Amino acid sequence: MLICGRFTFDLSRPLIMGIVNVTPDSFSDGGHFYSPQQAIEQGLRLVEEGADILDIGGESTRPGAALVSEQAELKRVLPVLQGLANAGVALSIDTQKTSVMRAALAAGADMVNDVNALQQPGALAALAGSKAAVCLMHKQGDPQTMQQLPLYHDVVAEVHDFLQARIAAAQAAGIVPERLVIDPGFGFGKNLEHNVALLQNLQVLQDLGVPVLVGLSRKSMLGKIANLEVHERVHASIAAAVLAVLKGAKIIRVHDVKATRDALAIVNAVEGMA
Ligand code: PT1
Repeated sequence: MLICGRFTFDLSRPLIMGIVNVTPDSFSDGGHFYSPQQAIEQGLRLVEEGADILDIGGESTRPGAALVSEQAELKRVLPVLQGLANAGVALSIDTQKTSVMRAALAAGADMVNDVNALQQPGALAALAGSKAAVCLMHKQGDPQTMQQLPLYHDVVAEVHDFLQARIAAAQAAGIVPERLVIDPGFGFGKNLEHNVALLQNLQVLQDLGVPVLVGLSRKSMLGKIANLEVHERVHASIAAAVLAVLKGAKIIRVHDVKATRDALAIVNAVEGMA
């Protein structure tokens, strides 16, 4: 069971989280920017395609991405939260900033997706007094530099233990486990070998007792394996989503909602879990 703001999910099948970017377009050479209006339209399209949750982000966290000020981030995401408030799906805010979390919760966000796992001062407290779900993600380093030299003794054990510690911190701050989700953070301070090891061993995160979310959609690890440019990675992303679900993932964060949904319908028919 997952308590997610206005929604409660039984998790009898995996949920699809559709990505709604309000950031410079990572698919172009930097000139294009997704406006709030375009983001709202994209969100409504993803709902039509079958998204259960929309993940709204105003700060890119892909490797090498630039930092965004609090003011700029709020100006990007708040109109999108408001514009999608009646879309009929749960709304997640993808942010690392305590101030943005607070403003988004006040605007009705059902979930906070924090790639920094509520480690910023005040973030745990900001979530304590709400019904919102929280995604706690593992990363090594920060997006600006995290791919320079990812280093682990045992990546699976280190990610597991970090997430266990963040679950404990969240619970100590008064966030009940029914509101928590964990994420190994594919591509966040991890080389190809680390990412593959995490996907191979994804099921070890299940003993932490909270649902596992994965974000693999169109990521460079897929491009490296299959030699694909970013716009060519849809099919590889579907394969990765299917593998993740077979290894226990309960929320799949994707760009391509319809394709993922269709693939998981087949998994469900055969394996009865999707
Ligand atoms: C993710 C995630 C996220 N990913 C959660 N939130 C991004 N919970 C943003 C690449 O290697 O996995 N989980 N929010 C996007 N970040 C990346 C990282 C995008 C790496 C691309 C890459 O290509």
